[in-house]
Amino acid sequence: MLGSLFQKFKDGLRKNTPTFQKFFGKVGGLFAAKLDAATIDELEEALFAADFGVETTEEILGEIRAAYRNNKDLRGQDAAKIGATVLSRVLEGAEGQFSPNPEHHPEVIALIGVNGAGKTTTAAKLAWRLQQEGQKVILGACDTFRAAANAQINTWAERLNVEIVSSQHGADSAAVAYDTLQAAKSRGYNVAILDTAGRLHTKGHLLEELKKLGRVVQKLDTSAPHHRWLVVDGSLGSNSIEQARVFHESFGLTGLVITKLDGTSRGGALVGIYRSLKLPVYFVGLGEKPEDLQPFSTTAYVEALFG
Ligand SMILES: Nc1nc2c(ncn2[C@@H]2O[C@H](COP(=O)(O)OP(=O)(O)O)[C@@H](O)[C@H]2O)c(=O)[nH]1
Ligand SMILES: [Mg+2]
Repeated sequence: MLGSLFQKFKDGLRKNTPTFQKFFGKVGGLFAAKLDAATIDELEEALFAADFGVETTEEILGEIRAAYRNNKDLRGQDAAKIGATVLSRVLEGAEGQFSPNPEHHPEVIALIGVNGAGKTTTAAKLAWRLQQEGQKVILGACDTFRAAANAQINTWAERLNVEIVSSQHGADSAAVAYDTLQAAKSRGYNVAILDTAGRLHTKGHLLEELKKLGRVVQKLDTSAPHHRWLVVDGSLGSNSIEQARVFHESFGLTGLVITKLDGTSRGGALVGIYRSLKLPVYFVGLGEKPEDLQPFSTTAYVEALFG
């Protein structure tokens, strides 16, 4: 269930952000206690610690302070309700809904991002999930720059029983993408997930390679890749915003996948990343098992934070 998976996010955040837990943990702390000027200042620290960012923190606090002015009996739990309301409003439009367009043969998803973000594991988990839903999925191992990367995705594919196109270490990654689409077309796969490389000699080089991959797959389908999702390591928090912006400007992203939300103290950063890019979050990574990749749900996320 969604709720129980987001529980991992909730537990990790609360464990690693004790101030946050102090206000919003239902047991003890300030959840049931009346707030005062000093605890509201502490609340501000808690929101910063969870990495909500200045904008969101100020919006939440502004509303809490206004409510406190009208009601000196305001409690931690009332603050939690306000936090939830503000976040739900801020996250309007953040929920990406993926379903392959039947007119695309195949629907192409390119996963991009820096090394270690979680692209390869996300590719595998996503393939598994879509396959469970009855889609015919093929993986393209386009990270040809590291031998280990090729082995990693092939191991996943074998374990999860997913079809894969890969090539030798050092091969042209755009050519692997092309071959993946061609295999999908000829064998009737309706979703192709392209795992790409994260680090080349320079950032400029990486972006050029990605653009080339785009151009090459467009030889087979002018509308591909239909999805260009940036995979972001959620445990790095708002530090990823700048990097995300660079990818967005040069590659025209269409969505986000935020990984490693299990066990992070910076779980609020998803809000900042969404606010600065205004790209829907399609999936979130809540662990290392295939079923730990889940569609993003604003309700489950807000509930995990303030519920
Ligand atoms: N705990 C946790 N670990 C993750 C998650 N997603 C990826 N990882 C781990 O992060 C590391 C890097 O992932 P990988 O897919 O190889 O990243 P890539 O370099 O972008 O392809 C691996 O050890 C993954 O198991 C997640 O949602 N939760
Ligand atoms: Mg990889």
